[in-house]
Amino acid sequence: MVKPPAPRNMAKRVFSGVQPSGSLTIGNYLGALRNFAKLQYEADCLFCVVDLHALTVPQDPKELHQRTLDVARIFVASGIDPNRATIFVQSHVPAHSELSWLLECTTYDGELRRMTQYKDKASRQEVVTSGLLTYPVLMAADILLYQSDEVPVGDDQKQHLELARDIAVRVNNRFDEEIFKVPKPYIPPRAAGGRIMNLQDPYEKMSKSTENPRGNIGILDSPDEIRKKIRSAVTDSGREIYYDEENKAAVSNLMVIYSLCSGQSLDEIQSNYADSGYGDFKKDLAEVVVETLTPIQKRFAELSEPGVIEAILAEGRKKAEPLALPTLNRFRDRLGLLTHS
Ligand code: ATP
Ligand code: LTN
Repeated sequence: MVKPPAPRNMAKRVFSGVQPSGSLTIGNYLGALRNFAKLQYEADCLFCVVDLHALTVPQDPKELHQRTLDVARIFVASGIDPNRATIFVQSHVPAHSELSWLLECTTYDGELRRMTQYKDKASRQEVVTSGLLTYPVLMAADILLYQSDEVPVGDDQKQHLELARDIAVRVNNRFDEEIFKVPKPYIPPRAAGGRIMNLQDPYEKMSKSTENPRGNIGILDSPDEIRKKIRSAVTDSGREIYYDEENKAAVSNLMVIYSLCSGQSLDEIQSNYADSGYGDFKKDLAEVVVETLTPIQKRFAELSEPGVIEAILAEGRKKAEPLALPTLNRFRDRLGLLTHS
């Protein structure tokens, strides 16, 4: 007899993850974290510090430990309420690794080798671990384990999400049953923060593990660092300020940051700076960024008291694990693995 689907809460389920692989940037904030905070009011949300993903490239153990706590603190500091959303650490729920293995056995080697993030990261590593290749399967496990409806991410994760959807559909077809919900991406357009670029190279995505950190604005950067980085941001030829991703890549990126931090539209910004040069624009941009990040930094500092974030993560694990196990166990059962007590 076909078992009924695992019981599900009727509320929309949202899942997303952030790696503790470096200092979080304003790209992470505008592309992802800001939306996490919004979504917690309309969905049942799980936000995860994906420490196992960070291990796919070399990490210093002490730094990884500290960054894992810091990413969780930044979640809370950027407005995620631990009483509303579940905040937890990936490796605290071993079901993620177990499901990842089971899904690896239904994923093709060729699917993983054509992932652009894999090709890009592999070309920059001296040794390429198999974890770097199977990384998107672990991500699919994170998402599918919770029967997630929506996944808020930046646009660099689009291909990984498509793979998660393909894996879900394949498994469901194989067993002729909805084992996994097929998740939808929630990706802002570029003009709304889906892809914030490096301030020193507007063709490179702003990223924690960049070789060009001068072009990153860190969420925890001091006001003076922010002002300095924005002052020295590269600009395009011509002195006009208008939005044109192709011909004005650097200025367009700065305008998106300005718009999202100030709440002004791109058109308003263009008309406000019609008669000014890059100097005035950059000066004001630095101030709106400082104003956006200062309250987050204050809350971050308040969360540094020992034990506070650890308690939030312990609570998060307690809420997440029981949500994950029914899906894992059902899939184990369908695969023919013996049940254990
Ligand atoms: P790494 O450089 O270590 O791969 P990353 O900075 O790309 O890290 P992740 O932890 O992989 O950050 O991403 C966390 C979230 O932030 C994801 O949803 C990702 O899509 C989003 N994100 C990362 N960088 C940007 C960016 N420059 N613009 C918009 N969103 C981004
Ligand atoms: N690969 C993602 C991080 C990540 C993730 C997830 C995002 C791991 N698991 C599940 C959304 C859902 C990245 O941003 N590099």
